[in-house]
Parts: sequence; C-alpha cells; structure tokens
Amino acid sequence: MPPEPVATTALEILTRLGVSVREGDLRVQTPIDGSELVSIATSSANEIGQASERALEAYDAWRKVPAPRRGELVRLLGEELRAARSELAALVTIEAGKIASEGAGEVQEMIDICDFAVGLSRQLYGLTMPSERPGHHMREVWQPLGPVAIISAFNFPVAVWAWNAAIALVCGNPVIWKPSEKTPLTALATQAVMARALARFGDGPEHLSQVLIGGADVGAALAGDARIPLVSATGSTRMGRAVAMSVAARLGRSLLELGGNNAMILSDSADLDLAVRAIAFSAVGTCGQRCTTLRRLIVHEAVADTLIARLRSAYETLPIGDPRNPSTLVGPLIDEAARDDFEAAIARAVDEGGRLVCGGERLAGAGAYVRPAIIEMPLQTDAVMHETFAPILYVLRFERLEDAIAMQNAVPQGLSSCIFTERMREAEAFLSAWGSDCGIANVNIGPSGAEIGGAFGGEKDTGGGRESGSDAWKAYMRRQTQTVNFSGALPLAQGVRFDL
Ligand code: UN1
Repeated sequence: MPPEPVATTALEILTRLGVSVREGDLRVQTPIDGSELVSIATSSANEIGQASERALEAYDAWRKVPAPRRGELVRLLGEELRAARSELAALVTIEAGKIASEGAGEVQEMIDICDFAVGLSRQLYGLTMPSERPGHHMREVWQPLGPVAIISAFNFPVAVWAWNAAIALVCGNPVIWKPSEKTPLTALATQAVMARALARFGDGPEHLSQVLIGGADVGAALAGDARIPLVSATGSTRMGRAVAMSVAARLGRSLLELGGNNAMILSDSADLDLAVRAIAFSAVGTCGQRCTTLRRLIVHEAVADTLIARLRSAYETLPIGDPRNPSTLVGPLIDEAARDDFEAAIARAVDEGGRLVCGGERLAGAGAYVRPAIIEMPLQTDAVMHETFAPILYVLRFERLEDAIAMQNAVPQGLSSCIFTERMREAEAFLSAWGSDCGIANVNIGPSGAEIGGAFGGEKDTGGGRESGSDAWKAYMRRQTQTVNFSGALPLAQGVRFDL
C-alpha cells in the first residue's frame, strides 16, 4: 500500500488539535516532497492593526494578575504541550522537514522553557539599595512592559515562540506572533494548544496570545507600531537590520537573534572520535539550517588530513531522505530556493579557490534534498564570510592558536563557537576576554544544540539580543527605581539645599 499523502496526515493532525484553517492565498508546502499541504488566508491589514489594540487591552488586565498566578498559565501550557507532544512534533517534521527526533526535541525545548518560566514567575527579583538619605529606602522593581511581538523563522517554527512567549507571559506581557510564512500551520497548532491552556486557566484576558499570518509586510507593521514596546525577531541579518531600524526610529526595544557563522577550533590535542561526532551533528543536523550550525572548521595542521579523511567517510554514510523515517539523519532543505543558494555558495567557494572534499550534489526526486558538502578553503573568502543556510562546512587550517582565534573572530557574525582540545590552557584562552567574541563559547561540545537555561544570542551581525534562560527575562520588563521617604523631612540627594 502506498504511504498516505503528507497533506492528509497534516490535516488530520490539525483536526485532532482543533485547528480550523481559513483557506486563502498562502500556499503552504511540505519540504518532504515539495507538495502543497493547504492554502491558507493571511491576516488582513485590519486584523494586523487590531492585534495591537487588542493586545493593549489584554495587557491592561494581565499586568494586574500576580506574577506567580501568571506562571500558572504557563504551567498549564507546559502540560498541554506534553499532551500534544507527538502531534506537534510530527507537524514540525511535515512543515519544516526536521527529522523526527529533532521535531520531538523542538517540542521538548518548548516544555523546558515553560518549566523554567514557571519557576521564574516567583523569582522576578529586583535589588534594594541603601539610600544616602536618612529615613528613605530605594529599590528596583521589574514591571510588565506591554505587548511583545515575536517574529520567528521557519527553522525553529515553534520553540523560538515558546522561548519568548513563556517568558513574556510571566513577565506580564501579551504576545503577538508572526511565524515564518513557510511554517504557519505549526504556529496555528501551537496557538490551539495555548487556547486549551487558557481555557483551563479560566480568567485570563482575551487576546493574550495572538497569531498573525503573512509575510514581511506583517513584520514591518509590527516593527513600526509604537504600541508594541518590544519586538523580538529571529531570522536573517537583513531582516533584523530592517526591523531594528524601524523599531529604533520610534525608540522601541528590539531583541534580535540573527545570522551565525559558527566555528569550531580543533586543536592537535583534540579527541577526534568526539570531534567527528560533534562536527557531524552540528554541521549537517537540521540540514545545516540552524542559526547555530557549524559552518567553519578551523583545524590544526597536524591533524587536518586525518580529520578530513574521517569526516569524508562519515559524510559518505549519512542517511539522507524522508525526515519521517526514524533512521534518517539529514532531511530536506526548506525549499528549492534554499537548494539554489546551497549550489550557488559551493560554486562561489570553488571559484574563490576552495577544494570540494565531498558532497554538494542534489538528490534526484521530489523535495530539495542535497548531500552535505565539505570544502577546504585557502582562507576566509567572501563565501566563507557569508551565512548560507545549508549544510556546507568550510575547512581552514592553522598552526598557532592565536591565529585560529583571530580567524574565528574575523567574520561579521558572532553567535556560537567552540574549541575541541584536551589542553586546559587552550580551552581557557579560548574562553578568555581575548578569546571567542561570540555570545556562546563551548569546550568539547559543538556550537549548536544549546540548553534553554542559558541566555541565547550573539554579537555583531547576530544582533546582540539574548533570549531564553539566565536573566534574559529582564529585556521583557520595565526596570523601575523606586525611592520612598518615611522620614517626615525632605533631605535632598547630593546634599543640595533648597529651603523655601
Ligand atoms: C535557531 O536556529 O534559531 O542551540 C535557534 C540550538 C537551538 C536553538 C537554535 N537550541 O541549536
């Protein structure tokens, strides 16, 4: 019996999750075979304008709800996500083309951040400061901020929303989500899961969590809307720059998580067994479509030939194909345009003096499947400086660690980085103030697959924002310094006298 068409499964999952799809002009296709799943309606200009107004109304009520009670909503969201885990994961695989285990991992990431945010709802701590004036006290209180717009990319179609939404909600802020126009179905499914949590919660305000479907125009409208104090955007540097300029023009706040060009420095002391596994996962996992994907391997001359040979044989046996098949490790690229970019980047790198070690071909048949490529480069040419969202690994050689670190920092992006070494001095130099200039720096771990507990983001063209764990929540709140006088007198700070 032939397998069921992908669209049938997708629609079945949506029905099971209680999502009713409004038909329209936006063609949603599955990267599994490039076929159309459904055509859905985009949000009208009127709906986009209304969303901020509605979010402001929700904000008015939500900020009055005690933070631990707000945490209860996020706890319920975590429960509902656990219940919908397999459906949502399967939909991520169908719509974004992630292999089954990564689809499940993405939903797990949502659950993890919910758990984190529930705890956080009782820990939105501010400092107290000693006042210089007698009978006064000073303290810092973190207040809700207002509606938060979340612009997310196709490659983490649901987890990135959760990083932002779970935190924003406990901080007292409603959320408006613009998912990638390539992955609206997973967003609608997540919104249905959220609706269940809200129904169980009972008295949450309407429109606390909204979704707008559409392209760059929707993002631009949100970025320019002064009713939205924070816009959190994930995607390309080009998109982020446009959002940042529009938000800055109205003196709003933006939180940007943009392109990466992540490197691994591999010392001659490195454990090669470990390194080969880490390289494979971080360079070809998600078909090279993570912002944290390993794109540059900076390897010590003494081990370069051995390592390249080992990588070549590991790449030769990579199971590439239908991401629903449990033995597949490399699924498809998101679409044909991404495959064109992959091929163009390889041609450019070869033109700039690169030697194609392996891969780079397209696979026959439906869907944008490719063989991940390894290219040895003489130096960091334009192709290497540029983030191509596809599985291309550029290999560069070094002799002195200082040169490797300089090379690793010489690109415009600054998201994630790592070193493989068994030498403490090398590891610590890499982690020092004159080491990696990225937001993430790892030792003996690849650059991708971060846990939610840390602050996630990077510097330079990556945008400078931090999401997810640690104290990233502070970006979603308004810091207020409060001074209270209980002295009965009116002493002025700095000893200033102003006696009437
Ligand atoms: C992204 O690709 O936009 O560290 C986010 C990782 C994931 C998040 C990636 N936890 O690879």
